[in-house]
Amino acid sequence: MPPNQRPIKRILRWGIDHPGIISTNPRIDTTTYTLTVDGEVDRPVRLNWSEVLQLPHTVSVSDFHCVEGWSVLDCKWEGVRLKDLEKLVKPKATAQAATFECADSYTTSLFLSELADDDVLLAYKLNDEDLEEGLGAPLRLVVPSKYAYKSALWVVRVRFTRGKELGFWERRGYSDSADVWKNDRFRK
Ligand SMILES: Nc1nc2c(c(=O)[nH]1)N[C@H]1C(S)=C(S)[C@@H](COP(=O)(O)O)O[C@H]1N2
Ligand SMILES: [Mo]
Repeated sequence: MPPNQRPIKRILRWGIDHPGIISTNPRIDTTTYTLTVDGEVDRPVRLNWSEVLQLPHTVSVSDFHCVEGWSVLDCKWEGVRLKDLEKLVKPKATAQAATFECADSYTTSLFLSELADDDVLLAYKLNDEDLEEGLGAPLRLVVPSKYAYKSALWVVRVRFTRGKELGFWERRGYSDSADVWKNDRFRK
């Protein structure tokens, strides 16, 4: 267990088990949903929901750590590895990071080196069930080695960038590295 974390049984659902901060949960209809992947890439794409489901997908079991101190071990996520998404859009040599934009206007950014791990997914299932709205349906980011504010819910756009951008919580004083093993909670 990373420092100062305690295990609980289930991931708390945003807006249900813990309060939403920006807005009430957005309800995303998969019949009109589009995922835009663009920015510093050779082949920008806009994918509808059935096209998202046709991407190569992976199951990955990982632990989930919220900066407020709760952790959930052995979450079985299913979705698209960021690595596989990059094969589709081909980031330019100048791309260094990606900003994840969400339906509630939340954002967070990660270096491509941080997104390269096999357990980093844009996930649509948890423990064999479709994601619930409070867990980011239909598509959320999962970055197990970072505090959960890097794991964006309700992702609608992945924008590759030259430099790192500060996201919603990172602008408000939380650590931009957010490394759970280094206890990187607040910006220094
Ligand atoms: N779009 C969006 N993603 C978000 C947030 C948010 O407000 N909006 N909150 C973050 C924070 S602070 C946490 S702890 C996790 C919570 O994820 P969960 O609802 O799966 O527990 O979502 C992160 N991703
Ligand atoms: Mo959080």
